Amino acid sequence: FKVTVVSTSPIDGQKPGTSGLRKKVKVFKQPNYLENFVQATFNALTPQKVKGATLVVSGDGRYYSKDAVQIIIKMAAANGVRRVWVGKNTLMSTPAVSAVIRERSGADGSKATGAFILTASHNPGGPTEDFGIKYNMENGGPAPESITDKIYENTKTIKEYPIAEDLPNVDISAIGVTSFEGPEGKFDVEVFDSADDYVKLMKSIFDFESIRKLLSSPKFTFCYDALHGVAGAYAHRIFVEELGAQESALLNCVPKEDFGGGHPDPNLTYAKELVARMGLGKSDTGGEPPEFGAAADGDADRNMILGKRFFVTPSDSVAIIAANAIEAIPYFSSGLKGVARSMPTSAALDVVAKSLNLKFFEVPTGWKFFGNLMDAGMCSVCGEESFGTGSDHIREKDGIWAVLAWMSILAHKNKDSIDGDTKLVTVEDIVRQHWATYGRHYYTRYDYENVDAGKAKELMEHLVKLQSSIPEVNKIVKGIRSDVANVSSADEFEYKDPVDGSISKHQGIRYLFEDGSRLVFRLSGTGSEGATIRLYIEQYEKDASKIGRESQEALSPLVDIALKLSKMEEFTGRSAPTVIT
Ligand code: VG1
Ligand code: CO
Repeated sequence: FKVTVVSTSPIDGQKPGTSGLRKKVKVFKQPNYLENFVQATFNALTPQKVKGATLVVSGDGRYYSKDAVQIIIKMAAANGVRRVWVGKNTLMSTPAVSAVIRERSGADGSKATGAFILTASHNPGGPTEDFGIKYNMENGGPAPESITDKIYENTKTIKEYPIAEDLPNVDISAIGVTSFEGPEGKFDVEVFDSADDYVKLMKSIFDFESIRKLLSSPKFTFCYDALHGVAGAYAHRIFVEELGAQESALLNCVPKEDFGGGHPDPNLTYAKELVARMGLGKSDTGGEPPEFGAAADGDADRNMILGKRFFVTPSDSVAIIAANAIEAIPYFSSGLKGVARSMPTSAALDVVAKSLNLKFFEVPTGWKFFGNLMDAGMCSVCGEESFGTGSDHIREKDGIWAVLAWMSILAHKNKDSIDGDTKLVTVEDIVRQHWATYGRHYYTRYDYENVDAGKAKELMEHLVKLQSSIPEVNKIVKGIRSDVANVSSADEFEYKDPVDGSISKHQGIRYLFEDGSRLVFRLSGTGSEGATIRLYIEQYEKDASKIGRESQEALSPLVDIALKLSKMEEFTGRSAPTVIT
């Protein structure tokens, strides 16, 4: 092939958000839009790192992925990349990409140096919906802010990019290697099924035999909903073939370009079918719900964990996994190096860390902040309130890993009851037992999606201004509800990375109460249009007689305060959030 240099000019708005660049497909289809971003990334990595590199290019298979893969292959070839690894039909979950970078060796012993992940995660897909792209580094984790800032700077000055226009499109539906000859030598494109690598990694972490035993028990029933996302490409292999679950346990496990027209977001609002099956929906499906249910998002890095008629908050989920990991999961049998959560995630994990005497870290939202801690051997298990849970087996959150972690805990707790006459220890039992031991963090998140960006900014500015006088804040708070604790401090969260000393500012506005309650306000960094305001509300209850309340009811005084303090309706015109979790 030949290399052509195409001239281009900067396009506004290519700043990567919490997890890459996410825009409507029609934005990505504009001439040079994808090309500019890809070249800005190559330039940020520097030619020394790009020439001779082995790059993974794949994603959740959403609409426009097939076109994007071919464009990136041609640009990689022209930039001197040696090999591109592509998942069959462009499919590779975000955790599988991370695993492939870290674990896979090519036939000639080559190792991947990085990846373009094509996904907009939990955002809908299709011609009128979202597409996205992000770059992951050689540790398998998302590029740090130092790199994403450079990428953004490059998008503002880009003038040209090289591309191998005459390179024929590679058949990405067929496994195998296609070789080309370019000006700088050989260039290979290898198509493979990443489920092999991923399954191998999962088997090295968990005791599949004990999970298989759990799944084979008539007492234990299970259901998994991939929401038409890429998790389906792994679910059959792992849950059915390896662990012996019934085919009927899988819902929506054939990946679709448009996720069947839905939001591939595993929460109580969007995972409707699963929620109904688990006996949690308004329209119950009738039969006896399964004992355990779980769902994934589009790129399979998120998870929702459900018991029979029971929802496990993600903040509780990571705390429960951390509390049980050493006993229930072979990978952790020699101990946990530390645990970490994102700032808005509830403090349930903090209590476990304290009681088990583990190192503990609080980082800004977004998985990239956990990677440094893990690379430095300071963190084994971490999680976010946004249905993200994971460990240092890779450098991304991992939806199927979380399900296997829960299955391992269930298998462990039911070691003796699985064959005998004793009652199954359920998901709900495990959570209630956890609350009884550590106390309960009542928690809810209100999302106001697609509000006017200017108004959202004004609301945040208003909240920052209020923080300058805590007595004034308390006057307002007491005027709304006299039955809540005083606000003891308020700030904008700022993080200093303990490994490299880098500082991230403006990571969310916090109001901290004397009794440990918190209100947190943030603007989302993953939306593609307008702004999304996230409001996180949390209250800690140690008193065992008060841990069984309904969470919306328990939190209603704090919700009231949050809405009035922020003047939510006044700024946004919204009397209710779009999503409550
Ligand atoms: C959201 C979540 C955050 C998560 C991020 C990426 O970000 O709140 O916790 O890390 O999505 O997840 P934001 O900025 O919209 O609040 V995924 O599954 O979209 O890669
Ligand atoms: Co995701």
